[in-house]
Amino acid sequence: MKLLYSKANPFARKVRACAIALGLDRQIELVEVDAIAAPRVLIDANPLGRIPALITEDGFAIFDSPVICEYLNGSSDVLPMIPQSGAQRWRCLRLEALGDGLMDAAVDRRQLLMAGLAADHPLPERRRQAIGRTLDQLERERLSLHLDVGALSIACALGYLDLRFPDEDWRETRSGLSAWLGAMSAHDCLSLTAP
Ligand SMILES: N[C@@H](CCC(=O)N[C@@H](CS)C(=O)NCC(=O)O)C(=O)O
Repeated sequence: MKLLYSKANPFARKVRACAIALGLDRQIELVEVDAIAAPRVLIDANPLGRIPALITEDGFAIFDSPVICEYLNGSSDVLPMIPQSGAQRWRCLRLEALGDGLMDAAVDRRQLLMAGLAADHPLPERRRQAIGRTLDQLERERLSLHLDVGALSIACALGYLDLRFPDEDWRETRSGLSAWLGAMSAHDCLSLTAP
């Protein structure tokens, strides 16, 4: 399999971490691409021009990150990263959606600021508020230390905030979430993929 990715991309990190946790990383060749340059290999795999995209052994291209993680989860005999049914499954997928949404908002905010919008312009400000509310919610939730795709998504989103917004200290008012990230970061799948 081939994974089209970039090192700083938090969605791709989630997929790489999931592959490591599932013991599949040795079966995946990492192919670094610059999504902004829209190289042929990426456009052929994903007409949306977004990374991550996974090309399977039989040449089938899969995206976005939740679909890739679902595919990997079904390709491994190791402990599942996505519970099969019941409340645990929905808790996990809900957390994944929160983490993915956090990444979406942070990536979008960064792009708006890089495009020249002022920080107090309503668009980046709206993303900033969404990020703040989501972090507050995660602080209230007292996340468990169980490793699944929901936890990976949240951890990768927080890692992306640290990477791209180092001056905005989300930890100050969220000591529980900060301690959770510290504990989760000890997992190989997260330490080996840290940006
Ligand atoms: N929902 C997608 C999001 C992927 C995504 O937003 N990728 C961005 C980078 S973080 C991208 O490739 N952007 C390139 C572009 O839009 O041109 C997923 O979960 O994989």
